[in-house]
Amino acid sequence: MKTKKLFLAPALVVFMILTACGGNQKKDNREVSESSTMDALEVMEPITIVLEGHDNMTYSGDTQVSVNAGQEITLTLKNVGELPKETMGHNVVILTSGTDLAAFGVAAINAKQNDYIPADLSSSIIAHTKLLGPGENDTITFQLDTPGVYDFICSFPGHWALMKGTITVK
Ligand SMILES: [Cu+2]
Repeated sequence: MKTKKLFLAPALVVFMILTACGGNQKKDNREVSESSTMDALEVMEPITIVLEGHDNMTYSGDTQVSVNAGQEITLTLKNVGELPKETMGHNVVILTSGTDLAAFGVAAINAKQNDYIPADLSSSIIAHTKLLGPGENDTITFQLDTPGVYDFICSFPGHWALMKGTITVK
């Protein structure tokens, strides 16, 4: 009997420890999920997109970007060309998901007085930089709240066919 008693006592202690650990486990899980939320907030730090516009009608830099929904996006365009703004100006126009690029590009041609930003298609425009001449740069800040693929283009006449990229929102 003495042996049995000694055996049972540690077993009871182990049971109590397991029960206590079970309680702590629940608390730990909650703490883990709270810290995961904090990690997610850290991931949501602003993202920076830098593009350069060239005299050969191209962008270089971050033309294919992935961001998180709601993440603050800071986009800088630098016109690194030398040709005059009147013949080789560049901008960046962020368009709503699914915008018909060709239709937008054609409409932009008729918006010269507004730096090729067609006012009648403003509902398709999320954000845009200024139209830049050689050596100029502009920075804009915006966010995309809905997952999807967003095209951006240079709306200077004819440039959209070559000067374009995408922001994919996860
Ligand atoms: Cu351009």
